[in-house]
Amino acid sequence: MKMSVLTRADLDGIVGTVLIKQVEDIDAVRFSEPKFVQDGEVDVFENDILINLPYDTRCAMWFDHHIANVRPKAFSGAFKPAPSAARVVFDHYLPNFPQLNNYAQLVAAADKIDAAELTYAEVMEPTDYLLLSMTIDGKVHEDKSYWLKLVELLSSQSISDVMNEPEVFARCEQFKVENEVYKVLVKENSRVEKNVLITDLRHYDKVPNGNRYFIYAFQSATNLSLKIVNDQERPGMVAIGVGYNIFNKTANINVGELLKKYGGGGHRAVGSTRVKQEAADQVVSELLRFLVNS
Ligand SMILES: [Mn+2]
Repeated sequence: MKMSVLTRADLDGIVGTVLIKQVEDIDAVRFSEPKFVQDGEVDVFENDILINLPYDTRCAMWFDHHIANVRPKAFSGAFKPAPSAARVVFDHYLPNFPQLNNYAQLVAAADKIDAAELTYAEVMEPTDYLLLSMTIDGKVHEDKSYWLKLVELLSSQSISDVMNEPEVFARCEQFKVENEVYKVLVKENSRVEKNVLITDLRHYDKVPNGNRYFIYAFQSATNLSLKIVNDQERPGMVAIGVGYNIFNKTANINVGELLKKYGGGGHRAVGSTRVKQEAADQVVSELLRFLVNS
């Protein structure tokens, strides 16, 4: 049977797709944000392989690494708390498909970026895989052909060739321009409450794409961040993201489990949820009470 991939449009989902295409007969790739799968709003078919997304009982196989995601007792595929879902796919198939070792460097990049194991210098001046990852914005559905192109490029070309491919190059340049706007916007709309950096961008209908790690570089006294933006995919909803400061990982809470209580999920160090606009203030203040002094 021809299989189909349903994944998240981020570097991890794209690398996972590169890998699965080497080992399974894939004839289509679709993308979704995790919350939509979690809420059962996405069609899932019996030949679907879900990667880097919550489990859905209708799927054929599931590969994931988000600890807050509900795991069924039995399923086909693999789950473990690895740095990336791509790593979960890689480790699952490698014993039978040693040729996957050609992608060892690509999977290492997915690990590093998905787990935000980044240095100050890398965040200030992103290059190669990190810069590429920043051109992938899962909220922009019109970019589907670009994401599919990245799957093809990363399957067959070195990272330096990928970065020089005309569309990739142009998108990196465009990202740098947008990022300058984003940096100003984030600085202007952020405040610190004890150990928590709060960025509230609800005044803006559309927020430019930007380097979400940038602000941590200037806020090393905070160990957690709380970001609030309008949900561009679902009008009337607000997206709330919580994360450890990647340069100050002294917090000791499970963010994914915390956000699960508000209909979201994620990892120990980073997670998100989406709530109704009118409920957002209440959720934010409840979260803040928990995050302050964590
Ligand atoms: Mn991931």
